[in-house]
Parts: sequence; C-alpha cells; structure tokens
Amino acid sequence: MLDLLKVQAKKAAELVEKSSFVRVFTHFDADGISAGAIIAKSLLRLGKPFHVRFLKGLNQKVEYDSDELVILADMGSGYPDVVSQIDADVIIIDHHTVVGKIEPMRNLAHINPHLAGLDGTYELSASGTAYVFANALGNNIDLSPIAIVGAIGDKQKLIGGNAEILKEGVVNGFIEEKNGLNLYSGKLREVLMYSLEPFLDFYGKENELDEFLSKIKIDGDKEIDELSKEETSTLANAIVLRLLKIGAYEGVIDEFVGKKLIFKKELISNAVMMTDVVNYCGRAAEMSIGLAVCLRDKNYLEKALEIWRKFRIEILEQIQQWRNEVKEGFCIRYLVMENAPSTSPIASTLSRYIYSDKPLIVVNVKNGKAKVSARSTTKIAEKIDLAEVMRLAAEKVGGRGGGHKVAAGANINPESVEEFLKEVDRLCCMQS
Ligand SMILES: [Mn+2]
Repeated sequence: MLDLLKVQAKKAAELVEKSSFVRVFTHFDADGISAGAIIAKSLLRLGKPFHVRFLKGLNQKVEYDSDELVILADMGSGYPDVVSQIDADVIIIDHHTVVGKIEPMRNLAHINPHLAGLDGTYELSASGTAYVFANALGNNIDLSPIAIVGAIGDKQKLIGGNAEILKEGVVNGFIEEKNGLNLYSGKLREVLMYSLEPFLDFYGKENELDEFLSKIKIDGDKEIDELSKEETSTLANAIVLRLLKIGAYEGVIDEFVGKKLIFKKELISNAVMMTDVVNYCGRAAEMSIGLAVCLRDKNYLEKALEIWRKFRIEILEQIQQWRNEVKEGFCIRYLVMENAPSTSPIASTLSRYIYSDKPLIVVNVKNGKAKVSARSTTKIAEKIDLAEVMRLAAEKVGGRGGGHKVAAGANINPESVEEFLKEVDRLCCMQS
C-alpha cells in the first residue's frame, strides 16, 4: 500500500541528494515532532547538513536561502499559495487534505497519502509519511516506532498505512505487540491516580482510589506491566465499571482494552506514554526536548519526563477547578473559563469522560481573545457536525471557526461569547 507513495518519495530523495543544505519546518505537536525526528535522523545518516524549526502553521514565516532545500512536514498541503511563493526546491511531507493547486517556483516533491489514494485522516500521519520518505533515502526501518508515535498522537487508527509500518516494526524487532491495557507503565496506584486516557477521576480522591484497590485486591505498589493475566482482567473490569459510573463515553472503553505496544529500542518503551511525553513537550513549547527523546538522546529524557509530569498535573488541577462550572444549555453544555493555561485538553477530557451525552463547548477568555474548543463523541457526530456549527456561529459574531465533526474550535471576540453560545445551542438543537 505504501508503495503508492514511493514515486514522490523517490523524487524527494533525488532533491535531497542534489541539495547541500536542508531547512526542515514541522508542526509542534507529537506528529510534527516525530516527523521532524524521522527526517532529521535520515538526513544525519546521509551526512547531509540540516536545520529543524517548529512552526504553529504556515501563517508563520518560512525562512530559507534560495540554494537550500525546504522540507515542510505535517503542513503544506493546505497552503498552495504559500508553497507557490517559496523560491527554492520544496518537499512537502503531509497528510492533511490537499487544497487547490501548487505552482512551484522550482522543483517540488509532494508526498501526501491523499494524493496516492490512501487515507490520510485515520490511516497515515505526517510521521508515517516521513517514514516512507526516510526509507527512500536509505534503510530507516528502525524509525518505525517514531512513525507510530505520530499516528497515536493524531488519534489515528493502526490500520492501513499505519498497520503496514507497525508490521514492519514488529517483524524487524523494533516493536512488540502485547495483549493488555492501554495504560501508562508504572506503579498501579500512581498510574490510576494520574491517568488522563482514560481519565478515571481519582486525582484528589485518595479514599476512592484506596477503596477501588482494596475491592480488586491488588497491591497499588505493583508495577502495572507485571500484573498477572488474572489481575489484569480484574483491573480491566473494574476500570470499565468506573468509567461507566463517572459517565464516560462507551467508545473510550474499546480504546483502552486490547493491544499494548512496546517499543524495544526507544528511551520510553510504553507507546502511549512516549507519545504523551512528546506531545506535552510540544505543548510546553519545548519541542526540541521532544525531538531529542525521539532521537534517543538520553541526556534529555529526565527533562522530558519532568515536563510531562508537570503538564499532566496542570490539566488534572484545571479539571478539578472548572468541572463544576459547566452549565447546561438546551442541546449543549458549556463552560466559560478565564485565563486557563490550555483549552483543548480540558474540553477533550470533560467531554469524553464526564459530560459525554451532549456536545461540550469550552470557552477560554485570555489576553483579550476568546478561544473556543467544541467536543463531542462519534455517536453525537452522526447527527451534529461541530465543524459546521463552529463555522456558522463564529461567522455570526464576526469570528472564525471550523475543524472536524467531533472536535472543532473557533476564535471570537470576548464580548460576543454569550451571543455565540446561544447560536451554537440553537444550531445544535436544529441538527439533533
Ligand atoms: Mn499530523
């Protein structure tokens, strides 16, 4: 299947070969950072000088010299106007929807699953696409785990192109698939207390956690990865009950029971943990630390774990602080926060685990702007398209909105929050 990308990947490899310096621009999330790491490692192995820079998007400036090769990763396909103005050879390594037509000033290789008839939404991420590119440059099969990090980070499925990469990693001994629970590694008590995926609502509820542990009769000091088969299944059942009790969306249950991926050669062997560490480094604007972890640089592991621990607690604290402020509309729930450090992780957690039966709209008013994160579940998305709702409601108050059916957002004026929420509620009632 990935062979379909090889024509463009080969063209890209030729551009790399004739270049003397490569400028890599990539996105600052887990997929972008892991794509950047795969590109960097494969260039390092060729002895090609390069520089990596992280961008929020292509509305930020791309700086280069004309005799350099520009690589855009996890971005580019949606900005034909920007790419058409780059006066240098360009390689795009992206998985976002392709918009319009690029008229390149020089040579262009455009590697994107959508252009090859593959699914770039759920089945191949930017890191997976970068993996195909890297393997056109040389043997870089050992980077397959890093490709999987991007896929997990972008909430993709391990099917199609991702499954092909996973298999390559397993066959060559870089990844191991185990039956088990998709939880972090570590001591049971700690993992349950701080877990965000799934969110188990034990943070700050020590007594409930003690009771939970004594009921299932497993010592909280035990390592999760060392539990017996029987203990694992007892734990799984108890977690499912807990999730149903707190009001979680049923779909999250399928996500955590089943397969667990182990990276055999990476600094962090638990795949979901590695992904979150890289992701949180990006959110904390410490992208290069996330990159270093993907490049297996031990010197940065402790720092990365520290960022990860801090960020996790920050989100848990925020959830504590705001969960009781959620208000009820007719067809939505909403929460208006002020100066919260982040919006989307709170919206995602509350909507998936606590308030999962109606769309949840979270507004964060900060620095004179109102940022909106709207979340629902795939079940609700059968009727309500939040991307459409965000776009229309934001337009009505002079802002901008859009995104995906289950996860969308908007930027509006703080003065129009009330009118905006009313409109969102009205639109959701109309669609349901
Ligand atoms: Mn991506």
